[in-house]
Amino acid sequence: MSTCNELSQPHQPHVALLPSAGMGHLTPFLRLATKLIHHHCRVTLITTHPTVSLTESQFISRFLSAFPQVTQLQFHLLPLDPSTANSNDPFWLRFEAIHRSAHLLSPILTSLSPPLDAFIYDVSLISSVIPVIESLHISNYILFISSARMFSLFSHYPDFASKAIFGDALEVIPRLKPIPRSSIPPLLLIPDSLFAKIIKEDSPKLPKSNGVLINTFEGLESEALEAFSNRKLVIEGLPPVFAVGTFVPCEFEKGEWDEPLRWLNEQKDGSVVYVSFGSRTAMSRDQLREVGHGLLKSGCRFLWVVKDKQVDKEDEEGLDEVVGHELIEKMKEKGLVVKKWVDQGELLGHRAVGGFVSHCGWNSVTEAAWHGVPILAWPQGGDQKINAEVVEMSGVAKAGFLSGFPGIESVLGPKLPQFEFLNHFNEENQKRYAELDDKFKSSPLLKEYLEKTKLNKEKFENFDC
Ligand code: UPG
Repeated sequence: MSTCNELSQPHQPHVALLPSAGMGHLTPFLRLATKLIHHHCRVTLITTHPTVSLTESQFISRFLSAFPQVTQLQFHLLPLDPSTANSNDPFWLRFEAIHRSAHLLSPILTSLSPPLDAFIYDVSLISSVIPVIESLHISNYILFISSARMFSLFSHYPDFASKAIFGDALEVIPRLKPIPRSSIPPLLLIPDSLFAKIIKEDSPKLPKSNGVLINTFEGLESEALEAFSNRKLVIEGLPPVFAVGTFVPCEFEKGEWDEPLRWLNEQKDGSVVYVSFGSRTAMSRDQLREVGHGLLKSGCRFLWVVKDKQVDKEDEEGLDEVVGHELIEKMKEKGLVVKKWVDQGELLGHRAVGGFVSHCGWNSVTEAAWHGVPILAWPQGGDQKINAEVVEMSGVAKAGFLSGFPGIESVLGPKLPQFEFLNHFNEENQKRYAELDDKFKSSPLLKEYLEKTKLNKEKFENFDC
């Protein structure tokens, strides 16, 4: 097996990466970039400015300071009049702005020296990037930032669309445990939603890419990966699918966010439930208060990261205002509540964290799996219910806890020389999961939490972000 290192004699592969908006998209890109650098690739990072959230720009700065050898190229977008856009979600607006400016990528990519060997871009940008890249004859890879199960749905769209929207979605994806209609991202059930339109347009273009990279691994998604590797799930022309996860939290991500770590240092091993709903799930005040009361009822110690605005730039109110002074005071006896960015990668690895109440954003799921922390899945919207199914099927969830990972199969599909080194990611994982075996075997803490917590389900029934 050859590695990038070996290939760098005489040729060092030059790879450019184009992430999309939001930490859920940026984080896996920067972790992949770190892997590429460690495998001696030359990396160019293409970014848009200003970023939607402050955290994105802090992350990019940290990454570039840690790796001064990386070339950063700013992709100047055409101004987007929000009244002509198909969404008012700031992250979707950015996707759309990138779409509409994609033709400007061509001079950026051709100006790179040495010339590019590969271009890796976010799955949300397929339709806009493919025409540009085709004319430049550069190998292009899609980074799919969610689960392989979600990819199975993505890759079977639009065949799937009419059945899902108008009928029963249960059996539309062959050879996979049926995806219930209720798990399908709600916007995909609305034919003219922006999400449905993008996927309908993008999915048929998959064959035009050279490969799809997914941040997953055999132990977590054996069913979907087996179906892809046996080519049972493969639609005609689908490029090779590479299971390249897990992308682990990197050194450059560590910041000055240390208050929760100091608090965790004072707690007993495995005694704390960590509660977080990712980087962009804004809960209403009623919902936040319900969560707070639920945490108190659970009797567990907890570390809760509160978020009531989708974009951190707008996040100005304090905890007392959004959760309520009285509740916050009561909670101090049992836990720590914060309303700021935390270093989740580090927290999940802390010895005191025994369970994770998560919305099942895919990065959170893979981080918890990496650290051996069982998840109590509480999906909110988008791909999260499908990811929660993965969590439950794999055992990283409330229904049962991981009892070890089977052998990890890495590259699925024909080998592509410049990406063969990706095999190594999975070798690293295999070692890691063998070490974690014991930790996965039980989690009394989450069982206890689940039994004692009586969240008001009715209030949450229609909760969708
Ligand atoms: N994170 C922190 N500190 C915080 C909050 C988040 O480090 O205070 C990190 C977290 O560790 C993770 C990332 O931010 O790496 C968040 O990503 P994820 O867990 O995937 O959640 P979202 O931010 O909600 O991600 C969006 C979508 C989700 C989707 C994901 C990847 O909401 O549904 O799976 O993008 O496509």
